Parts: sequence; structure tokens; C-alpha cells
Amino acid sequence: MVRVLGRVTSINVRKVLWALEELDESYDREDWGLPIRDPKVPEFLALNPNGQVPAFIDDDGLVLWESNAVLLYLAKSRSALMPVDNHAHARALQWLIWQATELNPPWGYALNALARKTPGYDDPAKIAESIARWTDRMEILEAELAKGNTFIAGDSFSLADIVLGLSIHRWLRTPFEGKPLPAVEAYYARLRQRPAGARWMPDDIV
Ligand SMILES: N[C@@H](CCC(=O)N[C@@H](CS)C(=O)NCC(=O)O)C(=O)O
Repeated sequence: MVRVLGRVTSINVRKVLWALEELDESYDREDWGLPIRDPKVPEFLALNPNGQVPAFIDDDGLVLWESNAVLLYLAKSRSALMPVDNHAHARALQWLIWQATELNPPWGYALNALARKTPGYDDPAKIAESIARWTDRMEILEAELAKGNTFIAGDSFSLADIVLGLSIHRWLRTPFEGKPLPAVEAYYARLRQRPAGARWMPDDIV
């Protein structure tokens, strides 16, 4: 059986769990990641040398890390969750990469300060700067969704919707007065209508 190593409070772990449920694939999940279980130990580092969650092990023995790469592997090996049309496929890939490289980095400071209450994250100027950069990225998403597509890459649900849905969930659940983004909120509501979306974007996890 597929194994996923990582705590469910991690957005990157929930991406993989959501995808597996869309694929109707059973899996075993083991709780790793701070503060539950330190992944920087030899047993875990042998699976993911970054000492970060998730680590993924397929039932054929493949060991993989980097959550969006795990998603793309699942889509290719199970022939699902990525558009077949070449242009729609490219758009899904664009948003997957954008989520990891452009949308993800800005929220770090604000998330630690406002939601995680991590000691040392208490500089108001840095919180404001993090929120400003995060808002800037979210407005890009708002402009795209305002064009009216049901899903981010077109008419069909894809991996890109999983990573963006979870990112929007984080935006909406982090306690600060965020700029209203109506198209983003409507899209988030659509994604939450999916059983796996509702399960992995729960009210009590940021
Ligand atoms: N680029 C990596 C990032 C993984 C990552 O940042 N994981 C975080 C949780 S979201 C982590 O392992 N934090 C340390 C811990 O939980 O011990 C991926 O997408 O898989």
C-alpha cells in the first residue's frame, strides 16, 4: 500500500492526501513532522534528505519527496488529475509551479506570527510586508479566476486546483483582515463541495 509520512497540519502533506482521495486510492499515513515527530533523524532523512514532510512511498517501492512532484507522479502513473489537452495541461503545470515558487514564500512570516504564534515572529513591519506580498500574489489569482473558468486550468478539475485550494484555505484561515477576493472565494467554495476538498480544508486547520 502507498505510504505518506507527514502530519495533517502540513499543507504539503494535505495536497498528497487530497490527491490520493480523488484517485480513490487507499494509503497508510504516519505522523511525522514537528512538533509531533522530528523528521531530522536518520530513519526519515533516508527517505527525504531535506528532513521535511511529506515523504511518499508508492506500493512499487518508489520513494519521492517534494509535494508537487509527488502530485505529478501520481497523475502520470494513475492517468488522472491532469488535463489531456496540451494547453490546459501547460496551464495546470504553470499554476502548480507558481504555487510553490511565487505564492508560497510570501505567507511564511504572517503565518508564523498570526496563526502559529511562533516565538520570534512579532515584528509588525515584517508582518505587514508579508501580508502585502501575499495579497499581491492573491490578486493575480483573483484576476485569473474572475475570467470565469470553473477550475484554474479550464473546465476540468486538476492537481493545480488542489494546491491552490489549500493555499486559499490558508489565506482565509489566517487571522488578519485580508482584502476581499470574490472570485477566489467562489472558487474555494466550489472546491470545498468536493468530498476530498471538504475533508482536507477543514475549519480547524490553517
Ligand atoms: N517544498 C517542500 C516543502 C516541504 C515543507 O516545507 N514541509 C514543512 C511542512 S509544510 C515541514 O516539513 N516542516 C518541518 C516539520 O514539519 O518538521 C514540499 O513541497 O514538499
